[in-house]
Amino acid sequence: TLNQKRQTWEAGDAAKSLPERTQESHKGDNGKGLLIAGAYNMPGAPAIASNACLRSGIGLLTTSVPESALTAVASHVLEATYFPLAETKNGQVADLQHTPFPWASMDGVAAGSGLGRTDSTKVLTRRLLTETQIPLVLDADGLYFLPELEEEMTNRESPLILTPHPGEMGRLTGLSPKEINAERFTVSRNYAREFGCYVVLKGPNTIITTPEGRQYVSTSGSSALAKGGSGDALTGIVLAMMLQAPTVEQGVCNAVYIHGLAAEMATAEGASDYSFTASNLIDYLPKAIAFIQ
Ligand code: NPW
Ligand code: AMP
Ligand code: MG
Repeated sequence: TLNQKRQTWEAGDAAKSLPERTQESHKGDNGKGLLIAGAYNMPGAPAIASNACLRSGIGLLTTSVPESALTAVASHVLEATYFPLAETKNGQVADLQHTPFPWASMDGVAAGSGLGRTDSTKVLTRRLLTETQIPLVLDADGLYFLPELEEEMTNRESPLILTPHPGEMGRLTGLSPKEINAERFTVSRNYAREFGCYVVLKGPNTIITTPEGRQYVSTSGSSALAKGGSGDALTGIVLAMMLQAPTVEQGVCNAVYIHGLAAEMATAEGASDYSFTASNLIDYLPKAIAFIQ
């Protein structure tokens, strides 16, 4: 424990807030999640996020990807169902203003991984902020338009969880990644309080900040994670864990902890910082979760 408002989040904390799965539970009890991610040139991001989510205990996952990416994603993710996004002839996602996303029947939604920074992403981000009343995780391109949607963020009442890396946090705040890294606690606390959101500022010793300004530092993780795909895996784990923990706060902290632990375990058993991939991380989620159970 660093001080009252700043604590570490370790295996024991994760164990206490990981919900017990009962013999009587059915898939609907374990969370229904919607993941909106991917583009024709980024089928990997939604596949990684989906598999990470499914390995983290979600009951039902619907993955929404542009139709040109669907076959590639679905061939790697068998357990999800799909909500395809129509595309225009030039391969861009068509206008999403009236797309009947199935979020009314969901317990939580995550969006942004590999989605691209098109007008459709901006429309979608606005709709997610204003129309959904379930916990919302925004990552990667789902963070990109937030500087233009600050009013929508402020007015939102349901939980909002942002998972920026220092580059993305820099865009959110107008600071450079260097300035962010010099003041990680202060920058994330100010932002979380100003917009009433959870901020997961990623990097070595990821910091989780609540809307009230409580801060947790995850003690797990490794430099093997410094690779494309790592953040996309985290998004999927956050979606799954936040739907199962007693509180969003605990779910998000658990997700960050388990993500780092799975990476540590994969490298300890031979993947090495060089060869480790996000797919290895997903393969080690069963061991990481079993360790804290
Ligand atoms: P630089 O140039 O590295 O020094 P972007 P992205 C900076 C998808 N992916 N500390 C960075 O600086 C994602 O989901 C898909 C400091 C640069 O300026 C997104 O949708 C994959 N600075 C999309 O790609 C696998 C840091 O921020 C900027 C930093 C783009 O996401 C890969 C880069 O940020 C990827 O996940 C740090 N720790 N980290 C797939 N297989 O489909 C970054 N920066 O432009 O948002 O690029 O994070 O790669
Ligand atoms: P992204 O940049 O969105 O792919 O996210 C990268 C993920 O890997 C985040 O969860 C980071 O916390 C983690 N990560 C990246 N580099 C390191 C590092 N050197 N040590 C620990 N974790 C890292
Ligand atoms: Mg990322």
